[in-house]
Amino acid sequence: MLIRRAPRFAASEITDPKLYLSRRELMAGAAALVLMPAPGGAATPKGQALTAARNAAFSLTEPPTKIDHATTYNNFYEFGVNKDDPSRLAHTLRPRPWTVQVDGLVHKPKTFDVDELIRLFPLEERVYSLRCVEAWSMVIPWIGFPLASLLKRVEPTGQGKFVEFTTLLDPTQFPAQKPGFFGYSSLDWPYVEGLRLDEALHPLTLLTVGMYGQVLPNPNGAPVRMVVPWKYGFKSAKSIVRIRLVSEQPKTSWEKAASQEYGFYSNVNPAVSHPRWSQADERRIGEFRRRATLPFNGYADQVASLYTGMDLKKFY
Ligand SMILES: Nc1nc2c(c(=O)[nH]1)N[C@H]1C(S)=C(S)[C@@H](COP(=O)(O)O)O[C@H]1N2
Ligand SMILES: [Mo]
Repeated sequence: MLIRRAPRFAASEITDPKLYLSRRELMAGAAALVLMPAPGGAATPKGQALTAARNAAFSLTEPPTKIDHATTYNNFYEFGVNKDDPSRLAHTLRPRPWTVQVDGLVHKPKTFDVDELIRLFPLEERVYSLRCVEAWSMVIPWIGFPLASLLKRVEPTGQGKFVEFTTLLDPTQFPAQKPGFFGYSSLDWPYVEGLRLDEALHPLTLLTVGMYGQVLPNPNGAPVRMVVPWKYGFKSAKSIVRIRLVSEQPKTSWEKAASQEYGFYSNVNPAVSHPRWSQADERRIGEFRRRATLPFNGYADQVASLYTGMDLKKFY
């Protein structure tokens, strides 16, 4: 396979401050009284209301993608490799009762019921864009709380350098985890993702339990998922059952599947092409035009300093 990582932008264009979503732009939302538009069409039938005040300082001011698009155009390989597989098949997922084991290199490991998480930590709504490595994106009003709040509660020992996220393994709920199902061999189950500890503790990193004013719909990773807005979408694992502090960099499902295509860091980077296609621009679902992809998906002001001194072409 031909592997190309030649930048399509000149370095000067990449660092053009106009391309960055400035802190000021992010803060603009704080001044304006932004009311959330009613979700396109009503809530999905199973959608139980879950509301939280919007954190305007951490929210885009762009209008959210229509909820019908956000719940029917999905990547959730546990249901198959096609975008419409999750909305067709995800009724088999049972999001209650559900627990999340938080353990590893922590002083107070604990298994939380998902409803306990919802009670324990103040929820916020944050409008983030999710940029898929397949060069499309959506703008979604997520509901959740900083992962840092949960990690602090279990008291990391100091030995942990990474956080590993594991999705449920259960072929009775996830058809593509059944040998023989089309898509079974697409990934090594269960789906595993990881972040460096400082990335996991970053205030933008959201443990997510809802969107569009309701609990997470099954196709979007009910009942609890990650949202890491400056990284490609696949870093945001869905339907999580375990969060573990570890000393070594976790081996992620996508690295195991194709390490030359999906690196551990996977920060949104218009200058580093996927080996088979460009990452320079993207299409918002619901729009026709393409727009330039921003470094770190627009969050460079907030997160670029995490990678000072790192060659992001090498650590893609
Ligand atoms: N467990 C699991 N998590 C996953 C995936 C998956 O296949 N399985 N797909 C990822 C990818 S590639 C993307 S783009 C986002 C999509 O999230 P959304 O469907 O809510 O937009 O989920 C990510 N999380
Ligand atoms: Mo993705």
